[in-house]
Amino acid sequence: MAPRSVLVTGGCGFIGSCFIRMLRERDPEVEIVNLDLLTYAGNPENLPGIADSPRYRWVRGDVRNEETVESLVGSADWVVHFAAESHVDRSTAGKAGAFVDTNVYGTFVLLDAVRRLRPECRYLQIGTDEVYGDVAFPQMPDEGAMLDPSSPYSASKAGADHIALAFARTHGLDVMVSRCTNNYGAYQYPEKMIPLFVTNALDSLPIPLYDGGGQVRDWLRVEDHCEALLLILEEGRPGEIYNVGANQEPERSNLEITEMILECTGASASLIEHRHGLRPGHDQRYAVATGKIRDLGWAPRADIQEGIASTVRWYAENRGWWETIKSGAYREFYEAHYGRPAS
Ligand code: NAD
Ligand code: TDX
Repeated sequence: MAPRSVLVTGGCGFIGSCFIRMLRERDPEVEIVNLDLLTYAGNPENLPGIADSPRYRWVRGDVRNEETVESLVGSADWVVHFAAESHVDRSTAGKAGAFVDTNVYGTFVLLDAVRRLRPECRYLQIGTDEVYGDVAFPQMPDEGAMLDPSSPYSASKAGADHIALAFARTHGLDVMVSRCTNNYGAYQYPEKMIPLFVTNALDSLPIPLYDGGGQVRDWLRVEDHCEALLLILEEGRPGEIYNVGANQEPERSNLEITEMILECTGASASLIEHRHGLRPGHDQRYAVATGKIRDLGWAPRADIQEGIASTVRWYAENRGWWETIKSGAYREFYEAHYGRPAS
């Protein structure tokens, strides 16, 4: 049944904003409440044209705050929980407390409010393939595989998944978990590999490729991810986990993705700067079996080469969006992490 009211957390971030744009396009009548604290990664400009919509409301607030959350869950038919600290490098740089706090405790606060005030709603926990840890080729963990997270980020996401599933079993809530592979596309904060490399290439700045670039990520276009999430919300079964991924064939290494970016931007390969030691515990490969979501009728649409090309075009045409970010607090993390100025 189509929801009348949807509570989205983290809707000013990369994936949450894509989800809101898609939901709004599909159903102009649905009421959307976006709970977002606007950390460094949140940006209301990720929702152009939505802010003035009469059926959209942004609440600047913290998912860890019981009162705030209690005031919002009461009328939601769907609760879709994106809000998180999401950058692996920040979690390994001695700032892991914020990850445990937001990702684990924040998830608990939200679920506990649902349990008390809106037990009949559908709740979707947005998880990650990183919870399965470093996956040796050719393995493809399915939803029943053991969790083996490597970074404080992925460990905190695994904790959140466990809490969500425990609430489904203990309290009978209609909770589901999705676990998606790496996303790319428009409006991604330029600390993540693809937007960082694209924007640096566009400005002829060094491209910091870690540890030889042989690592594999199963890159999925963000719109494909959000289509899968809508399908899970519409057709998924309570208490279930759904892996989501492109299953790229052949698998693409970070170096190959970097070469695609260089080709699309016309930048020189001499910009590649090999860096070591910036990601302790660096996972070599992520991959997931996606039969379960495909059985629901989902398949990714975007081809990786066309997806990278159109993503590069978006960043080239929307300089204002990322130049504003790169002139702000971004610089502090960049300089501390990469040991050189961001521009
Ligand atoms: P993002 O960092 O771009 O956005 C996170 C959003 O959450 C921001 O708008 C931020 O302001 C908000 N937020 C952070 N802490 C909050 C708090 N305490 N209360 C309320 N709002 C808060 O993240 P993203 O890349 O869009 O990822 C969204 C979700 O998807 C995360 O849960 C992440 O773990 C998961 N995920 C991401 C990817 C990926 O490739 N980016 C892949 C799989 C899963
Ligand atoms: O400067 C860089 N150089 C580099 O070589 C950065 C930032 C990354 N990398 C490498 C590390 C990884 O092998 O690129 C790969 C991708 O790195 P990120 O973009 O930081 O993504 P990843 O660590 O794989 O995690 C992402 O996908 C899964 C998201 O940040 C997570 O939120 C999501 O759960």
